[in-house]
Amino acid sequence: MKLYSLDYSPYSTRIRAQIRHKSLPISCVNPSELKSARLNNLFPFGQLPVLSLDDGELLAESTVIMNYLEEIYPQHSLRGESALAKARANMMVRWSDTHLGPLLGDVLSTDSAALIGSAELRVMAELRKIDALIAEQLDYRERDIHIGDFCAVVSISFTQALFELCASTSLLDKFPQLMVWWQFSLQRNPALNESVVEMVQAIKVWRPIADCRDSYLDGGPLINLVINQEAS
Ligand SMILES: N[C@@H](CCC(=O)N[C@@H](CS)C(=O)NCC(=O)O)C(=O)O
Repeated sequence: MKLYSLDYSPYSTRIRAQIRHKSLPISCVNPSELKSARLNNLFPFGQLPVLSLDDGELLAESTVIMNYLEEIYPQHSLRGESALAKARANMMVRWSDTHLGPLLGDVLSTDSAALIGSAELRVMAELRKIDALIAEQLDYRERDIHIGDFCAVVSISFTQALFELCASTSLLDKFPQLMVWWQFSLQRNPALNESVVEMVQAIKVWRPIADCRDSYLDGGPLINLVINQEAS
């Protein structure tokens, strides 16, 4: 199997983290072009990530791919232990995709750092929701890490990277409880940590907006994450 993926993409990064977590024999390939007619013809929904199966069939949509991989490789499960744990995990996946995700799409379709900065209040409103959810589920230290942690940690890291680079703002600092869960999740899972570091380094090179910074904020959570990963 082969995963067509982009290093800077949160949707691709969550699957790369899952592949590492389960030590799966799946190679990751970065197509050089995006939004091209060739890609649109090749991949079902014209978006990445896409999983190419051994018989050539293509699967699109990151959560569909993650669920498929959970099904066929049950080791080191990310599904959640009980029915309630699964429901809680899926709530976090849905928050990443249907609450925060569309907003990030809007932010990325802007063409200036000022416009990204102007979306801060709307993004903060979404972060407040996941902060409240984490506050209700403070047992995360006692349970296994799950697909919801993977998706939300990656999406929040992507958002933080975007705002640090393009608006010189750190959003996570404004949510201390969320920050503790984010750091705890990364520290306890090397596969997630490695994949998030790979993503934030790629976002810096990608620089989605022309006038954005070329480095993360001094002393901020992302620069610390990259330094810690390099030191380990
Ligand atoms: N819902 C999709 C979203 C994937 C997505 O937005 N991929 C972006 C890269 S991060 C993409 O391929 N964009 C190109 C396009 O939309 O034409 C998923 O979960 O896989």
